[in-house]
Amino acid sequence: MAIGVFDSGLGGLTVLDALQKRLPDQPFVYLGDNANAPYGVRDAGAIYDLTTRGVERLWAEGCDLVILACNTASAAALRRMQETWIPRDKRVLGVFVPLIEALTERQWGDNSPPREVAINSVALFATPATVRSRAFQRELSFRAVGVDVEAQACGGLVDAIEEGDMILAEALVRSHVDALKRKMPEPDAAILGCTHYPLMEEIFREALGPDVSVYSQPSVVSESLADYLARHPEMTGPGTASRFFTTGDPARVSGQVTQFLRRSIAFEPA
Ligand code: DGN
Repeated sequence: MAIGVFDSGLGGLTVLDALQKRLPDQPFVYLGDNANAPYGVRDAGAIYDLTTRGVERLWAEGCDLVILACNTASAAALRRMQETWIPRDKRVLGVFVPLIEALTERQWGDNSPPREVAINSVALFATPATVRSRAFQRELSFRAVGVDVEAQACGGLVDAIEEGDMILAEALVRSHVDALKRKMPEPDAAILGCTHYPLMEEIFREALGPDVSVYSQPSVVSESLADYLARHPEMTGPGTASRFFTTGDPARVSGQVTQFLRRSIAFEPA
């Protein structure tokens, strides 16, 4: 049985790449809602409607388990979906909780060894909609963790990355890191809370400096999913090859992906 992976556009492919490396025999079905991207500038109601429509499309492909590989959709829609909408035989998982588990239990995260000292201050970099939702802080407070969070809305960064304008993207990362440091000069850790940002991870690391542990979602989410599947083997099983769907123009999206991921993927119309 394939596992569904949903994103508003291309960002979720950074997570899918890591999932495919971590679970090489597992088929996935990816759906990018490129026709409606970016979600980061939309209101929560619109994001909820688009996300539920995308998840239904993946259920129709036979994916009983769907990963929302988009922080903006996870922040605006996931809790409401889980509380009121998802049937008993289906699962939808987001990308926030694995990050928080990684941060608080210190078992995954970047490649550095577990920290001796607890993490007390965290810089969160995300889209304006994710930052506005305060979902990250809310999830963190459910775990009763006394961590100081300073969030930086990285306006313009998703668009620059999707357009392949890496000079602009690098300048934006540096200016958003500077802005964050003015509010929180020495964070213990930084979270890249948008699935597009792993493509700029090296620049984030350089701008933040060597003392800041950087948590990026592809590695965290793939470890978390492998762990989940070991506990829920009924959610998976053998299947056919992975497939890629887009609500946008498949030829255009396939071309964008080659530039974005340096890997070629043939998208089909959703
Ligand atoms: N990649 C999405 C995320 O993780 O929030 C953001 C893309 C967008 O729609 N702005």
